[in-house]
Formats: sequence, structure tokens, C-alpha cells
Amino acid sequence: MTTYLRDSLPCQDARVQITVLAGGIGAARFLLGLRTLKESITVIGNTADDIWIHGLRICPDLDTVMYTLGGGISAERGWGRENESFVVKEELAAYEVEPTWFGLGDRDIATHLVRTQALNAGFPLSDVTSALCDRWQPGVRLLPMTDDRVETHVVVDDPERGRVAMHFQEWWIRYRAQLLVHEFAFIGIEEATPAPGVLEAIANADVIVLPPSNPVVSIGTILGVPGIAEALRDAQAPVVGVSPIIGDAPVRGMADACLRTIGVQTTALDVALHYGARASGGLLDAWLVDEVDAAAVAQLQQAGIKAQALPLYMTDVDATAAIARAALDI
Ligand code: FO1
Repeated sequence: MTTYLRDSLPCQDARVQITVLAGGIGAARFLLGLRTLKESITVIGNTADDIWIHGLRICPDLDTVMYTLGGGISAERGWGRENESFVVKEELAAYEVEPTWFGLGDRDIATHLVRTQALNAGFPLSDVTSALCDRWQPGVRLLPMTDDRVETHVVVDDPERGRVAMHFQEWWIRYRAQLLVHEFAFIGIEEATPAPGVLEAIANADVIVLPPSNPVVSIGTILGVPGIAEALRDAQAPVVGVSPIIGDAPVRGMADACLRTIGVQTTALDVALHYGARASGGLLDAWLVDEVDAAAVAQLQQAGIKAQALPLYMTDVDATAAIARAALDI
């Protein structure tokens, strides 16, 4: 019926409208596969990783999605630009200007300069992101979760300094997430409002996908923007998640360190239960797990979450497209 309605309406987009809540590297890889299905994709990107570095506003998750889908990503690193150099970073270190731990690439700096100048001129992050995407043509609509400043900080015990709060990026990059996090502080998240188009993208979606991103500092922060989790619960569209955990370990990154802090076991089942079944007030209608976690399928079904076990390693675009296809089909 929906298709008939869409076809009968003038100049409507007949493609399936897919809305994806995205973090960084895992989500970007997933989107490469999803895009091959040639449907209409709106990405709501996490901005709580964002950080001021040397006076430049860096948006790691937005840039990772933009560069990956735009063909400019460093395949080896998964972040930043290919054919990158770090001469400015070396020069700054020669001046002993901190932070020296952040990998600021020369080509990447151009993105941050364009963004910072536009933000300083008063343009909201959503307009700036749209302008940057004019160059990169990612083939999806990329929206920041909010135009307001939200930053993830962590409270850790630093060997020299004792209990301190630091920006997530310092914990993630300088300390490789090795310091135990006592708590996450999502600075500014209570006052944040969804960016223009975000709530509509959720309300108008035919399907909503949670790709294999970090459930705490990527998906969790998007859901933490007041109004977004509620919009998901009220959405007509089914919400389908892809487990970022395979065989009780994150596929990449340090999601286990984050999950430990919020008291969630690092298993495909527990992350799904953390998001909750929509039938009992949570978010999920369905959850994809890898074959090694097939035992979780029965438990998920019992919890009211439709589940399917299939290969979840995004080894190449075709493998990822198969996962994306399964997410739409379930
Ligand atoms: N990740 C690192 O592990 N080391 C870095 O030096 C680094 C620099 C960096 C610069 C720009 C950018 O957009 C991302 C960068 N990342 C780096 C990745 C980033 O820390 C993470 O991808 C996300 O914040 C976590 O999803």
C-alpha cells in the first residue's frame, strides 16, 4: 500500500527511505554496503566525539562517514584522509604546542579550516556539513545529531594526576582506552536539540538502522539528544540493529571498555537487551548477530526482538551489502 501511495504521489521518491544512526568507522563501512542497494539513505551522525584542536573544530564521526562514502578516507587508518601527511603536526610539536597526541593531517586540516570559519561566521553545523558534502558527494544525506555543542568526556584515574576528567579523544587516542573509565560525562547533551531534519528523517523512514557502531559513545550519544530516542519509539518504521559485538568482543575499537563502564556485558545479546525490545518500551524490532552468536537468537525472540544469525564481518563491500540486505529484509 505504502509503495502504491508513494508511486501515486507526484515527484515522490519511490526508493525505500532508510535512516541510519551512525558513529564512525564501523558505521561508515556499513554504509558503503548499504549504499549499493540504491535506496534513499539519511545518516544521523554522532557529534559527541567532536573536539577543538589548535582552534579547529574537528568532527571525527561526520568526517569518517563523509570521507569513506566520498572516496577520500585512509583505508589503512579508517579515519582521516588517504595520501595524508602530518607536516603541520610535526611543526606544532616542534613548538611544543599541545596536544601532540592528536593525529592532525595536513589534508584533513582544510576540512577543519572550512568548518571552523563557517561556524565562526554563525552557520550551524548542519549547514556546514551539507556544504562540505557538496564536495564529497557521499550519496547519502548526512545530518549531525544536533547543531549544539555536545562532548563526551571521561572520568578516569590517571597514574600521575589521579582522578581527572578528559575529553573522550584523549582517552581514546592518547591512552588507547586503557584507563578505567569511572563514568562518561556527555557535556551539553541535556540542552541539545535535534538538528534540522533529524526528527523528520526518523518519522518519515520506512526502516531505521542501528549499524555496528559503539553502543555507548556513538549510538548512545545520538539517543541521548532529547527527543531522538522518543522519536524512534514512536516511529512507524521498524528499527533494526546490527551487532557490533561478535563472539563477545568488539569487531574493532574499544566498545568493551565503554560497555563495562555502563554495566553492560560485551555480548551480542546483552547489547540488544541494552537497547531493549520496542514491544517492551525499548528501541529494537530486530537484531542481526554473527553465526558464532546464533545461540542468542532464541533468547532475543523471547525478549520480543526478531533475530537472525548470519556472517557479520564486513570483509568487503559485497559482504557488507549482504548484511545491509538482511537488515532490510528482516
Ligand atoms: N584515531 C586515532 O586512533 N588516532 C588519531 O590520531 C586520530 C586522529 C583523528 C583525526 C581526525 C579524525 O576525524 C579522526 C581521528 N581519529 C584518530 C579517529 C577518532 O578518534 C575516532 O574515529 C572517533 O572519534 C571514534 O569513533
